[in-house]
Amino acid sequence: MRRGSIAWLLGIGVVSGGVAAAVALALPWLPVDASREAGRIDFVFWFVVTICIVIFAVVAAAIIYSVVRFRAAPDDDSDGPPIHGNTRLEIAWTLIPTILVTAIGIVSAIVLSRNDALAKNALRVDVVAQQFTWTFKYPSGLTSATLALPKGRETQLRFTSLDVIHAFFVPEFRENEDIVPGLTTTINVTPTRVGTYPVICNELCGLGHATMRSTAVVMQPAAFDTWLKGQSKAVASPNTATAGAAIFKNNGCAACHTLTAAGASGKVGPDLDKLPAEAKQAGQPLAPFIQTSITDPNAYIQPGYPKNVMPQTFGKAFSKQQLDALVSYLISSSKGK
Ligand code: HEC
Ligand SMILES: [Cu+2]
Repeated sequence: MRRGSIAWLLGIGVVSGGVAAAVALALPWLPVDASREAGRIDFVFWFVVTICIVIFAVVAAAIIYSVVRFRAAPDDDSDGPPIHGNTRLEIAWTLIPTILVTAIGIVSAIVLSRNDALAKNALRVDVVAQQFTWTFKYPSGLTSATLALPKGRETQLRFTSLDVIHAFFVPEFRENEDIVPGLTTTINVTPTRVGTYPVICNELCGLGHATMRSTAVVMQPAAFDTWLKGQSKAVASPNTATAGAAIFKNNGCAACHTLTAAGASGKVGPDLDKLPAEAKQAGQPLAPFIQTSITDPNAYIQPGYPKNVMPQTFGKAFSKQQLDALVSYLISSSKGK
């Protein structure tokens, strides 16, 4: 090949690689990364993107150069010369992709095994998924509807499902894990950035799938300890109003229901400020109506609302005392509205 041609090929390659790199760097493809594991996964992502940009530049250079340099004259209807392959070229285009794919495999394996290695002082949180809500259980026995995590401490999330296949996904942690009935799956998260991030169910799991969301709240370790203590105290409070409010808040009710007293504005289920009117409409006394609605949601379906969206497991999950506290909290919160 003439020296001029090589210069042209190089020039086109550098320009098209530059354009591709500018697009890759300028667009905000990824949300912020909020965990150590996310940083490693992003490394694999950028490693692969870099390889892709180089391949793009080589291919673009070859195509653009050939289209311009070997363009046939408008009246040239002759066949091209017969060629018989090029052994050196074929070896190159077999060997180079093999090396690149192997490199990606090795880098991914290293990142996965690092992300799977569990620190000794890891916090363990059991995550229970069910249609259509999340429950997070802490070693102290506390359950919460939001995933509070201390910054800087490795946390192992252990997933179980009460019904169908769900998937846990926090984009800022970059990790996605299937939650399969009968199996316990895990991921490790070491939060690095204080903030509030969405927890998303990433596997179509039924009618209320789109509502199956929660939040992960990363706190400073001291704030996390305070939160843990405060939550545990509230749930066990002998004051039913405090306990009821905490149970309402910790079990995902607010994601689906409106209740002014709890600052909740969910729209998936009926407005719980209007419970007295709704009980009357159902022709039942208020307290048993609320209790049955929680323990056996399908016993009475509020007109205009879907069946099987409210979780069916609260009857089993709550102790009698917790249920009483929740019911009396809902009665007093909706009184006179
Ligand atoms: C995934 C969404 C979802 C969650 C979480 C949820 N609910 Fe519901 N809830 C509904 C839907 C939808 C209905 C209406 C269908 C029905 O009557 O079962 C409903 C009905 C109710 C009713 C009956 C209201 C009426 O007017 O008929 C009560 C009371 C209630 N929920 C309380 C709760 C409490 C307390 C919690 C938390 C422990 C909770 N819900 C969690 C979706 C949800
Ligand atoms: Cu789900």
